[in-house]
Amino acid sequence: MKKKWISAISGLAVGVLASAVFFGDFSPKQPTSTASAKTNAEKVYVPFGKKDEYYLFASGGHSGQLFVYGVPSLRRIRTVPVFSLDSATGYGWDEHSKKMLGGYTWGDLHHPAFSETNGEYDGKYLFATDVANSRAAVLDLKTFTVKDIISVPNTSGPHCAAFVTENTEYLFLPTRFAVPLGNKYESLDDYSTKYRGVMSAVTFDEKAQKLHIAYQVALPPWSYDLSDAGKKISKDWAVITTYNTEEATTNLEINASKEDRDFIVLFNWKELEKMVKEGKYDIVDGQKVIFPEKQKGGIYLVPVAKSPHGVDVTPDGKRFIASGKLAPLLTVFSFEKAFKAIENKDFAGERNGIPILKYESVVEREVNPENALGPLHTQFDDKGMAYTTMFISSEVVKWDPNTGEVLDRVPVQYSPGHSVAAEGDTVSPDGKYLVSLNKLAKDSYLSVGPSHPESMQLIDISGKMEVIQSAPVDPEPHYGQMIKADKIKTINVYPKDESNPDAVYNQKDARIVRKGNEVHVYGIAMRSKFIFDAKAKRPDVIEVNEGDKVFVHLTNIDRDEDITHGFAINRYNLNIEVQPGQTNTVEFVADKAGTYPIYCTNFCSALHQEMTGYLLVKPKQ
Ligand code: CUK
Ligand code: CUA
Repeated sequence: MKKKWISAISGLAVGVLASAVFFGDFSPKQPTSTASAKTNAEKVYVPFGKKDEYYLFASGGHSGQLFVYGVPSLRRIRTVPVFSLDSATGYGWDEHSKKMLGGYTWGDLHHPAFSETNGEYDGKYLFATDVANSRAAVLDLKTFTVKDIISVPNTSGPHCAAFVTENTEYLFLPTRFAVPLGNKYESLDDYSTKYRGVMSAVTFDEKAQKLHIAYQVALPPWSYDLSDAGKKISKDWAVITTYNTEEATTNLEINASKEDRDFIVLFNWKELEKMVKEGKYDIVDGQKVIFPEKQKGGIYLVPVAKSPHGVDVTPDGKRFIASGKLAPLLTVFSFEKAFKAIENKDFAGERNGIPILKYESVVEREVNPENALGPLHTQFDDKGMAYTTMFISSEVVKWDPNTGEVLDRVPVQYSPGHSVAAEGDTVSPDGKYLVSLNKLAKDSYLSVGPSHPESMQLIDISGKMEVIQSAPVDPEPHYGQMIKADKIKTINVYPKDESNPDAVYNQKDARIVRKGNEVHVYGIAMRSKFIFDAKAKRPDVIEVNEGDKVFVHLTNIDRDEDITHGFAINRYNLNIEVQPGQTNTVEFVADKAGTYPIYCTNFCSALHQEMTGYLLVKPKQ
């Protein structure tokens, strides 16, 4: 295989190389003996009544959702809708989520990231970005629900995010696609001068539960692929990989791989923050935008083997490791060396006003594990050892970043993208578990036709690496983060909020209020009935006129864990849920006259089937 790779590099067109990357090469499955299968089964068995040790939040890719798994069982516990509609939870129909989604019906979620305190996951929030519609979201882990979504102007496809700084000061959103600022029309002939790749620094206001764009940086018109925030000695810094520094505008497969080197962007967010405080920015589309060609400092380029994919900071914060994708090698860079090179102005020219550090001044070593092809992403264990996924040779390679020595390797099925280690992006990963997120399952599970699900494989990394469990995941898991289960403190019931004007906690207060052609229902859902109007002859009926705008504010007054009610109206294409103690609102126009049954969609009691009512829409005369 190595031979094939080398001949591809030396003799053939880059297109062939790229095809090799995308089609992969499948190694045979590792045979499992009956004895080791039994031990492996014991390692992942979580008996009824016991809970998993870790939560794994896997990105749901272009489903726009997040998948929650337990580790080591690899049982899927929940799907949390983030960027796409989800009728199971009414996400996208109730007022809050509908407003947050802003009319978009789908998203492409790649890299979830936990909030951090002192470089450790604190279990409070989870951030994620949407490549498809350029958005960022924050989830509250008390309820596993989305609190805020922002649309990010001036950018297209924040694939490179989200990676948070040590104390969640920022999440950085560099983008995959370069576009003209202000979402203007510009000819692609003017790509190099009129287009930009923008990095957005986003903050989270915990009190208001809102995301904000603090500032943006107008980087050159390249594609920004992956990023990572620094740690400890590098905590004020972050790194981003780039490709298409060739600035090709068509047929990127070939044209974006012409040069031997692309760059890692190295930036100091404290310095950028200072520039913003000093007013060193322009306002574009309402955003504070720093232009590196005008405002010097804070941003540097490090040359790296062409088209790198992942870049990962070691848990001690001393190094950053780039994965080659098109060059079968890993490059270990030193932050300390970079800092020294910056201090000594050890530059080899500049691009778009950004100084280029000399490769030799920053590199520590190149690592090229034998026959390992297509390195993509690296995770770490409790001893600082690195685990790199090899997309083409379908394996995970363990190696020592201090020496470059390869320590162990295990085949996975097949073509891993990312892997995720237990507490893997913190300053102190746990070791023990690594989950390989494989792009192809091929024949791993019962066939479901020509298209198969993707696959996650749990690897025991406490000794010699061994795959101990597999589970389908559908669609593609781009990335995930794994957190100790006891760090997440969920609530059982939404607390009463007497200040919420839409909430009704007393059955006798359920009422229907008409204001012109607006009808507000302040209703209750409880086992096992709806009360929309306590004083009416039929409290479970909503009667309106055709054309009325109807608001149903529904409070679930059941205060027992897990008693969730749903609210759906036949043929009105809507469904919302109210979790225990929660108040939720759905708004619609009663534009169809007639009689429409209302029913509870979430099984809630032996009399769930009886939890119904009617919407009567009187026709216009
Ligand atoms: S990406 Cu690298 S394999 Cu979206 Cu993180 Cu998928
Ligand atoms: Cu309420 Cu089913």
